[in-house]
Amino acid sequence: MASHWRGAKNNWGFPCNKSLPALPPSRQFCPVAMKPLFAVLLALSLLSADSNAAGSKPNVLLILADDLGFSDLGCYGGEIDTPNLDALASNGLRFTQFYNTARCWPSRAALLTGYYAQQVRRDAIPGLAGGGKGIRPVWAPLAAEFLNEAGYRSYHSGKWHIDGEPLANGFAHSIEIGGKAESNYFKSASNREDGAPAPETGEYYATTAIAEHAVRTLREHARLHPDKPFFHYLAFTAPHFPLQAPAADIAKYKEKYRRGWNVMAQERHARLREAGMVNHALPVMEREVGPPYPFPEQISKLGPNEVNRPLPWAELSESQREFQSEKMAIHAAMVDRMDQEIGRVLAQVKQMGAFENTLVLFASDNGASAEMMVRGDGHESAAPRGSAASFLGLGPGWSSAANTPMRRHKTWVHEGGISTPLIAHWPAGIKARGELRHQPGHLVDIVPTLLELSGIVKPAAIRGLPVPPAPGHSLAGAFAKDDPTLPGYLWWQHENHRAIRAGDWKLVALKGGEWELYDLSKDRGESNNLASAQSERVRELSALWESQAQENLRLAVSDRPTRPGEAAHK
Ligand SMILES: [Ca+2]
Repeated sequence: MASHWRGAKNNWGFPCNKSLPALPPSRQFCPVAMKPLFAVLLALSLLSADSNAAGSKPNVLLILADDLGFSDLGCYGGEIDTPNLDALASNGLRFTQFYNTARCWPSRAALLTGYYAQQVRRDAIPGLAGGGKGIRPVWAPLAAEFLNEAGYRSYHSGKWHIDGEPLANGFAHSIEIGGKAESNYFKSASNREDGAPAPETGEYYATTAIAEHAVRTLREHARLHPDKPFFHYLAFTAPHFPLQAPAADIAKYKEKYRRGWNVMAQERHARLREAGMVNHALPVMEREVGPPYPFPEQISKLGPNEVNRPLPWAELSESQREFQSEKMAIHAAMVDRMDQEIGRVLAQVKQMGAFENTLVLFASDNGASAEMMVRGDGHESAAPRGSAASFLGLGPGWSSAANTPMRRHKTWVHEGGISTPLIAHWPAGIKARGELRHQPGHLVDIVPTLLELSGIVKPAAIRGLPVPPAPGHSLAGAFAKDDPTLPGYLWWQHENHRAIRAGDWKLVALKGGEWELYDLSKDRGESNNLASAQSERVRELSALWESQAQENLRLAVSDRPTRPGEAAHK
């Protein structure tokens, strides 16, 4: 296979003048040459689908939050004001067992390709380095490319964290919050709009700017393309660290969290149980578990009021409590502001007369984060907390409470790292109003859902390479009726933490640790480890985990040349 990669032409039969990279050339290397063939293949596969769906395909507004905890929203037991998302929930569906991948970049790969991130080289896997730096195989285009072939126009506003550029991946317009702007909500210096440096603005807050771009783009869509459905991918950077928000928004929550994280967790848990969203006991906060990466020198810059363990609130000093409660106030303000901005985007959709036939989906890319570090422009301890000159993170106390009633945080694959709200709202297509869906699901289910709803059948091959089966299942059936049965199984690996869920059983292990086994039908808090009592089940599930890991590796390298010293994977 290696010879295909070295000649003037590659095995898809088109010339690519640039020198070939180690990984396969993707659209970003020679997009113009690749596009037509892909279009032809897709058009062929769409011939039968076009006729029945024309004019009735739903618009799609796919909203992703960044590092939002499972119970941060009002409609998921939280005390933060989120009236716009709550209204979507009360007129649509809330999924109670939906999952992401525990981290930003693998979640975005899973969400937009429908494959596990490791299958498309967007997260590391034993035997293949990757992290967020891998380039997707050609058979894993983003959802936008499929939808465009079915008549949609696609737009992106916000965080990207996928390989390649938005405009080379099917999006007609994009604002990308990247570089330094990812480390400061008040600075726009390194944002990019439609692939070029975005104009800097004086009054700037990232969450507002993302929504304003979405509104502007949708207005243009209504003016120039009223006959086409839209796919808008609205990817907020909030409430990822640094904790920064407009002062007036923070002031609203200033006194709200004085009673501390233990009380907040208990209250959220009680509301979730009352709403029938969970049925398990609140897990104990793990006093010994701190941030996933130790940065003691950076944490020391934050001063004596910062604590890097979820200590009982009663053990904190008065000045620590004051400092800590303000951190949660900023987090709440960031979520509150995101909800307000979502309201503005929804108002634009309503103004276009498109609200009835727009599928709005809302999820988070991973659980709340226990990370504590100082990046970007640094932290001035004298600056108002939450302002541009401060750089704070939730830390493990508040992160535990934000992920209530699950264990652990972003980066871990225990339930706190991988559980997300999923709100689905679509008046024209979902009859239920305010119902729960207990069917387990994963971000890999979103692409098959969008394909089914828009009448798209994937081609068998893209540029000569077979399109492998994807692990997800369409949620269209769950939109109509709840079926708490998990089809197949769900698989996770991040930073060598690993997990698998089959039915109600979850096998999970920390990096280098022993397998733990939990019965999620009664223990999503992962408090009662049944591994030693059910060793046969552990053996079966661990073998299943391993076989999926091997399959992911096989797929990830299937279109790569074998390099010297590297084992061939067939
Ligand atoms: Ca994230």
